[in-house]
Amino acid sequence: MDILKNISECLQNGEDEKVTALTKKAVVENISVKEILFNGLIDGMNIVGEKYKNHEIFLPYVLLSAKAMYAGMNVLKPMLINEGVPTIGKVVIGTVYGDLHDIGKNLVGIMLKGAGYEVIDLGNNVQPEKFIEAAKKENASIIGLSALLTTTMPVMKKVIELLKEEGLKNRIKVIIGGAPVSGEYAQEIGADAYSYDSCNAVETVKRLLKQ
Ligand code: B1M
Repeated sequence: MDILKNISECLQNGEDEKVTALTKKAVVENISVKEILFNGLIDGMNIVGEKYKNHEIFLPYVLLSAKAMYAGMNVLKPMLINEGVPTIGKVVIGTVYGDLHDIGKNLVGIMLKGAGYEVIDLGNNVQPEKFIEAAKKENASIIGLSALLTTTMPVMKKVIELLKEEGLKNRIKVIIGGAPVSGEYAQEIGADAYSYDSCNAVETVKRLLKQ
């Protein structure tokens, strides 16, 4: 069987040890890290999401798949992060308050680090005020917000409102991402940019820092 398909299926089954072994095997077979990530791990997670939406599986299975996703990401992490690259900008990232989904946000953080940015990761379930405090303390140029739930998207707007209140909106750019978020939503709430995936997030941060 195609090794990427195999990774996807083991991830769907929540078999974290198999995902680790297969991911390592794929690396040895010289399959590109990007291909393993998107066509193996993320492919599996998307199928899990569909099955959960259609009530074909229950939440504990989603958690097992998330654990398997992290197992695979841990193998790829050193290859995504190029140690020793000088920092070219500081980004504060986090998943917004009320939202515990952190896999996509972590991927964005890993890719940004790999591209040479200093990343201050506040984790998940982050209160709007914490983003502003951290960005001020660290003198960051970008705040990256992730939301996976339609119910937590409005927290992104709150962060932007706080930035405006503090007079920081022009100095600190905001990039948003996550499955329910869109370019239109970014415009609606006054975010500087929307990114659809972790690779695009790196391009977007690069572009924003040039402005
Ligand atoms: Co939840 N969940 N979940 N879940 N979960 C979704 C999001 C859902 C779409 C599933 C479904 O119904 N099909 C649905 C949301 C529906 C909605 O709001 N419209 C949902 C729900 C309902 C819930 C609960 C409410 C379920 C419940 O309790 N009844 C609950 C909420 C808990 C909470 O947060 N308060 C819940 C819980 C969980 C788990 C804890 C079990 C687990 C999360 C584990 C974890 O993250 N540590 C989980 C998971 C794994 C998912 C799905 C299956 C997969 C999400 C994921 O990690 N995808 C998800 C279904 C889906 O999205 N297809 C689902 C892989 C990841 C790489 O992609 O996060 O989209 P993603 O990130 C992408 C891009 O979006 C982008 O880059 C990444 C790719 O490169 N991106 C950014 C993300 N952030 C970015 C930031 C950027 C730029 C790009 O700039 C800053």
